[in-house]
Amino acid sequence: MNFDRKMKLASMALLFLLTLPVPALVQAATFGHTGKASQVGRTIRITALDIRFDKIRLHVRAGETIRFIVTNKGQLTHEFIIGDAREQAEHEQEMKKKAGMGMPDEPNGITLKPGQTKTLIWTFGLEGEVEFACHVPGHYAAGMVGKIFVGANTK
Ligand SMILES: [Cu+2]
Repeated sequence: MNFDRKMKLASMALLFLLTLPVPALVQAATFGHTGKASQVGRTIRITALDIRFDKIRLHVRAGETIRFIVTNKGQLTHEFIIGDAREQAEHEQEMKKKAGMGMPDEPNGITLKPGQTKTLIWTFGLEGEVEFACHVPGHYAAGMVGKIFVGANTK
Protein backbone atom coordinates (compact mmCIF):
# COMPACT_ATOMS: atom_id res chain seq x y z
CA MET A 1 0.00 0.00 0.00
CA ASN A 2 1.48 3.35 -0.95
CA PHE A 3 1.51 6.40 1.25
CA ASP A 4 -1.33 8.21 -0.55
CA ARG A 5 -3.62 5.22 -0.19
CA LYS A 6 -2.81 4.93 3.52
CA MET A 7 -3.61 8.61 4.02
CA LYS A 8 -6.89 8.20 2.18
CA LEU A 9 -7.89 5.25 4.35
CA ALA A 10 -6.88 7.11 7.49
CA SER A 11 -8.96 10.14 6.59
CA MET A 12 -11.94 7.93 5.75
CA ALA A 13 -11.63 6.26 9.15
CA LEU A 14 -11.49 9.68 10.80
CA LEU A 15 -14.61 10.82 8.93
CA PHE A 16 -16.42 7.71 10.11
CA LEU A 17 -15.46 8.41 13.73
CA LEU A 18 -16.75 11.96 13.40
CA THR A 19 -20.18 10.66 12.40
CA LEU A 20 -20.60 8.71 15.65
CA PRO A 21 -23.10 10.29 18.04
CA VAL A 22 -20.52 11.37 20.60
CA PRO A 23 -22.30 14.62 21.55
CA ALA A 24 -25.43 12.65 22.47
CA LEU A 25 -23.42 10.42 24.80
CA VAL A 26 -21.72 13.37 26.44
CA GLN A 27 -25.07 15.13 26.81
CA ALA A 28 -26.64 12.13 28.52
CA ALA A 29 -23.77 11.83 30.96
CA THR A 30 -23.84 15.44 32.08
CA PHE A 31 -27.09 15.32 34.06
CA GLY A 32 -26.51 11.86 35.47
CA HIS A 33 -27.79 8.30 35.33
CA THR A 34 -29.86 5.77 37.23
CA GLY A 35 -28.40 5.29 40.70
CA LYS A 36 -27.89 2.19 42.81
CA ALA A 37 -29.75 1.79 46.10
CA SER A 38 -26.46 0.95 47.83
CA GLN A 39 -25.08 4.38 46.87
CA VAL A 40 -28.00 6.48 48.10
CA GLY A 41 -26.76 9.21 50.44
CA ARG A 42 -29.95 11.14 50.88
CA THR A 43 -33.69 10.86 50.38
CA ILE A 44 -35.73 13.77 49.08
CA ARG A 45 -39.52 13.61 49.23
CA ILE A 46 -41.48 15.51 46.64
CA THR A 47 -45.21 15.97 46.36
CA ALA A 48 -46.91 16.54 43.03
CA LEU A 49 -50.00 18.74 43.25
CA ASP A 50 -52.42 20.23 40.67
CA ILE A 51 -50.47 21.80 38.96
CA ARG A 52 -47.10 22.20 40.68
CA PHE A 53 -44.53 20.46 42.83
CA ASP A 54 -44.27 21.31 46.52
CA LYS A 55 -40.56 22.07 46.00
CA ILE A 56 -39.09 24.24 43.27
CA ARG A 57 -35.38 24.34 44.18
CA LEU A 58 -33.11 21.52 45.20
CA HIS A 59 -29.38 21.50 45.85
CA VAL A 60 -27.27 18.41 45.25
CA ARG A 61 -23.59 17.69 44.60
CA ALA A 62 -22.01 16.37 41.43
CA GLY A 63 -21.92 12.58 41.68
CA GLU A 64 -24.39 12.47 44.57
CA THR A 65 -27.00 9.71 44.55
CA ILE A 66 -30.46 10.73 45.72
CA ARG A 67 -33.53 8.62 46.36
CA PHE A 68 -36.52 10.67 45.25
CA ILE A 69 -39.79 9.54 46.77
CA VAL A 70 -42.55 11.22 44.83
CA THR A 71 -46.18 11.22 45.86
CA ASN A 72 -49.02 12.47 43.70
CA LYS A 73 -51.51 14.20 45.97
CA GLY A 74 -53.35 15.81 43.07
CA GLN A 75 -56.46 14.76 41.16
CA LEU A 76 -54.54 14.52 37.86
CA THR A 77 -51.81 12.21 36.59
CA HIS A 78 -48.37 13.79 36.91
CA GLU A 79 -44.82 13.00 35.91
CA PHE A 80 -41.49 13.46 37.59
CA ILE A 81 -38.81 13.68 34.91
CA ILE A 82 -35.18 14.52 35.62
CA GLY A 83 -33.17 16.10 32.83
CA ASP A 84 -31.31 19.08 31.49
CA ALA A 85 -33.13 21.72 29.43
CA ARG A 86 -32.62 19.76 26.19
CA GLU A 87 -33.95 16.50 27.67
CA GLN A 88 -37.00 18.33 29.05
CA ALA A 89 -37.71 19.96 25.69
CA GLU A 90 -37.50 16.58 23.92
CA HIS A 91 -39.81 14.93 26.45
CA GLU A 92 -42.29 17.82 26.12
CA GLN A 93 -42.45 17.20 22.35
CA GLU A 94 -42.90 13.43 22.81
CA MET A 95 -45.77 13.98 25.23
CA LYS A 96 -47.48 16.41 22.84
CA LYS A 97 -47.34 13.74 20.11
CA LYS A 98 -48.89 11.19 22.46
CA ALA A 99 -51.66 13.63 23.39
CA GLY A 100 -51.53 12.89 27.08
CA MET A 101 -51.57 9.11 26.72
CA GLY A 102 -48.97 8.90 29.48
CA MET A 103 -45.47 7.56 29.22
CA PRO A 104 -44.18 4.31 30.64
CA ASP A 105 -41.61 4.84 33.39
CA GLU A 106 -38.15 5.57 32.04
CA PRO A 107 -34.72 5.56 33.70
CA ASN A 108 -34.95 9.30 34.30
CA GLY A 109 -38.66 9.66 34.90
CA ILE A 110 -41.83 8.23 36.39
CA THR A 111 -45.54 8.71 35.81
CA LEU A 112 -47.84 8.85 38.84
CA LYS A 113 -51.56 8.38 38.96
CA PRO A 114 -53.47 10.26 41.67
CA GLY A 115 -52.56 8.85 45.08
CA GLN A 116 -49.52 6.94 43.79
CA THR A 117 -46.06 7.06 45.34
CA LYS A 118 -42.99 5.97 43.38
CA THR A 119 -39.25 6.02 43.94
CA LEU A 120 -36.55 7.07 41.53
CA ILE A 121 -32.86 6.75 42.39
CA TRP A 122 -30.64 9.15 40.46
CA THR A 123 -26.90 9.79 40.46
CA PHE A 124 -26.19 13.34 39.35
CA GLY A 125 -23.48 14.02 36.80
CA LEU A 126 -21.53 17.20 36.32
CA GLU A 127 -22.01 20.56 38.02
CA GLY A 128 -24.75 22.66 36.51
CA GLU A 129 -28.50 23.04 36.38
CA VAL A 130 -30.92 20.17 35.96
CA GLU A 131 -34.71 20.31 36.05
CA PHE A 132 -37.41 18.04 37.37
CA ALA A 133 -40.66 18.48 35.53
CA CYS A 134 -44.05 17.16 34.53
CA HIS A 135 -44.90 17.06 30.82
CA VAL A 136 -48.53 16.04 30.92
CA PRO A 137 -49.74 18.49 28.22
CA GLY A 138 -50.00 22.00 29.64
CA HIS A 139 -48.37 21.24 32.98
CA TYR A 140 -44.80 22.31 32.15
CA ALA A 141 -46.07 25.58 30.66
CA ALA A 142 -48.18 26.10 33.79
CA GLY A 143 -45.00 25.95 35.88
CA MET A 144 -44.84 22.33 36.94
CA VAL A 145 -41.06 22.40 36.97
CA GLY A 146 -38.33 22.78 39.55
CA LYS A 147 -34.59 23.40 39.39
CA ILE A 148 -31.87 21.18 40.76
CA PHE A 149 -28.62 23.03 41.30
CA VAL A 150 -25.76 20.56 41.02
CA GLY A 151 -22.82 21.95 42.94
CA ALA A 152 -19.21 20.90 43.22
CA ASN A 153 -18.43 17.54 44.75
CA THR A 154 -16.84 18.64 48.02
CA LYS A 155 -16.67 15.17 49.57
CU1 LIG B 1 -48.40 17.37 35.99
